[in-house]
Amino acid sequence: MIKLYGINLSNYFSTAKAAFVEKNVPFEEVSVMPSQEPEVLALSPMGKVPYIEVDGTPLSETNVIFDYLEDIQPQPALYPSDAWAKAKTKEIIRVVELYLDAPARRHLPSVYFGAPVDQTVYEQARPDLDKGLRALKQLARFAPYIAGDTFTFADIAAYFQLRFTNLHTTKIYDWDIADDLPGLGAYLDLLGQRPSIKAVDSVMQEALAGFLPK
Ligand SMILES: N[C@@H](CCC(=O)N[C@@H](CS)C(=O)NCC(=O)O)C(=O)O
Repeated sequence: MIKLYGINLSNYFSTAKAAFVEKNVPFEEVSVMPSQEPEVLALSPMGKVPYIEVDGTPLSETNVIFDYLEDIQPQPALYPSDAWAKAKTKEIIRVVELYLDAPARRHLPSVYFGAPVDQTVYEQARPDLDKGLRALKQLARFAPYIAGDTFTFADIAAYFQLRFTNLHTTKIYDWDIADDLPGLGAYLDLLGQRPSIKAVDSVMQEALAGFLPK
């Protein structure tokens, strides 16, 4: 059986887990923290989670795991079959990860560990987040799903990464990104009712509740 490594606190681990659930691919969860220790680096070259192990061979990076799942279990399809629509779906995933999650993540020491807000990060991350949100506004369809009328991997990535982003923007900038992206709030509410996402999210929220500084 495929092993899925990571921690329930992680939005990317939760993303991968929800993808396994949606695909009905059996998996075994292995709890491991991201780390630069040699044992973790041997399986995940950047030391990040999630990563998977298939027949003793590791694979990291969430959207690569999406692609692998789609190849081994084509149904239910979580990418459009049309090549252009599929590429547009992946474009949304990239924007969410690189231009929203990544700048928001720079505040992780403050949001997760109660470190003082770094003024340089405070000033640098906000314009980056503004640009990322502007890009998402241009791409997101919310019709009702992010890439159109069909649920895709982009919805799983968007749900977990945008909620993570919003946790950070709310705490650091007192800024709910849904206020600046019409349709985002209702879209996240809709996805939050989907059984796979609801189940995985509730485990993540429970882990977060015991962890985040009050
Ligand atoms: N690009 C990676 C991002 C994964 C990621 O950032 N995971 C976080 C946990 S949510 C992590 O492992 N952080 C530790 C680190 O960056 O060293 C992916 O798509 O899987």
